[in-house]
Amino acid sequence: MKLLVDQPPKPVEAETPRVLALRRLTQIAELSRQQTELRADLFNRARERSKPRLGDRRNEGSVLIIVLWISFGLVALTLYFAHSMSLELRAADNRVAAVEAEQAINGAARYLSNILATVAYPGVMPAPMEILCEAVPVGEATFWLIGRDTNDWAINLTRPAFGLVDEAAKLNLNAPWLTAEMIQYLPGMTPQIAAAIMDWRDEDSTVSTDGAEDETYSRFTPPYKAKNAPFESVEELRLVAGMTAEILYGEDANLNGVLDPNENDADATAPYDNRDGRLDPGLMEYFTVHSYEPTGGTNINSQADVRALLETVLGQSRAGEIITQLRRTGGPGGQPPSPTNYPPVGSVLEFYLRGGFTLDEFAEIADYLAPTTNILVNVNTASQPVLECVPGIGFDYAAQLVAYRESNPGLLRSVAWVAEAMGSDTNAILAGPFLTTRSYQYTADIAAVGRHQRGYQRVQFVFDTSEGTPIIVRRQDLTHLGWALGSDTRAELLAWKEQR
Ligand SMILES: [Ca+2]
Ligand SMILES: [Ca+2]
Ligand SMILES: [Ca+2]
Ligand SMILES: [Ca+2]
Repeated sequence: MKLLVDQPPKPVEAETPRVLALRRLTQIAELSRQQTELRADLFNRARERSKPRLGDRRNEGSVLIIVLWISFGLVALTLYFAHSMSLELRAADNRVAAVEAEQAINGAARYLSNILATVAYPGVMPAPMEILCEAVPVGEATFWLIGRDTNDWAINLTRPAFGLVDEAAKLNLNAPWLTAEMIQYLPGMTPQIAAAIMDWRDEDSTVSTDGAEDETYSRFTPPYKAKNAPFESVEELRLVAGMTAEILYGEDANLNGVLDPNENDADATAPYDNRDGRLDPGLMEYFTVHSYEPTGGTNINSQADVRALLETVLGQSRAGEIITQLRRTGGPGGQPPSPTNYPPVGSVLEFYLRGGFTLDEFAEIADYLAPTTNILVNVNTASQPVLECVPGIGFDYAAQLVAYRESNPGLLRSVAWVAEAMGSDTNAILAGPFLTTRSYQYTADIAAVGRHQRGYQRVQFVFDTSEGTPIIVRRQDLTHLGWALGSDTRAELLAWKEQR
């Protein structure tokens, strides 16, 4: 093997300036070519990029849809808030109207309190024409007094009778003279309920015929006891054995004395009714716990007091004649007169008949006579079913009395007219102890609307004037019973609203 070191190194070709120049030129040319290619490439890419492509279009469409959705969303939100604001505004307006109606009712109560405090004849019920009672404006509100036409239910089918309601027109559940026999023929009443009413209020626990005491109530769920004390409200009848809501409230679900559409459509809408085109109210309509006639005036069983009164009003000679007449006629028991007194009289009506007064004479003294008892029925305002309960009147004379008072409104100043209308002194004397022509307690059933006829409210007040100054003895909100002014009033309000 030969040693490599022995071989002489190959001589390196020396780089001449020419060779160098050539190499430089070649390098420059190469760089220039690369630059040109790069530029072309960039240009192509740019051109490619600027060309419209299918995918891009799609993207643009999506963006548009998103923008539209957002717009829709914003519009919907705006509408939603606008609507809720408008509802809010309306609700606020309704609340303002309801407050106005409430204030109108309070104003009406004060107005009535003032009227009742200043009546010309205490004990005489103010007639509807003597008080403001229909569509009375109070600022932007309006009020009505829902009354009763005690002469005929059927007349008021589409609007209430307006005015006060006389509590003495009804049978007082606490009247000492009230018996199960008297009330058992009231519409909807049964002998069992009538007897149970008596047992409920009497103090003892002895069950009367058909009646109910603790033993009956202890079987109820939940069990309770007979009250054995006076009724505090007519609604309390609901607790008496056998009483149902149907019997107590009848067809008049909203307690306005008007046959409303739902009260004449059988069972299509509550309550159930007989669809006979007449209002058949429940027992609520015929009972009260408020009637009370104050004692005061001349005692008709005191000969000396009566003589003094008669001499003042009718003169000495006529007074003497009347006293002689009273001493001659015996009382129900036929008692003879005592040296100082004529035989006792049972009632003002009997006093009229036995004294031989003329109607005119009696009208002059009637206001000065004291009642024989404090709880009576006002024969001028009682409805026919109530009059039918009064002994001596019954079914035979009740309609006759209603017809008489309708055609002779000027003759009703004293109970004397009852004897004239009945034409039977015997029956009139039987009825006398239960009758009066005075009233001291009134229900003011006040309904009102506020601005724009909205915000309907209804409150029932009972005023007691038996002590002179009217006192509110009961206040009950009846707004929940719904519209109680009848279809006519509603139509009138709507027409009036459209005119404005
Ligand atoms: Ca009892
Ligand atoms: Ca009704
Ligand atoms: Ca019905
Ligand atoms: Ca009916």
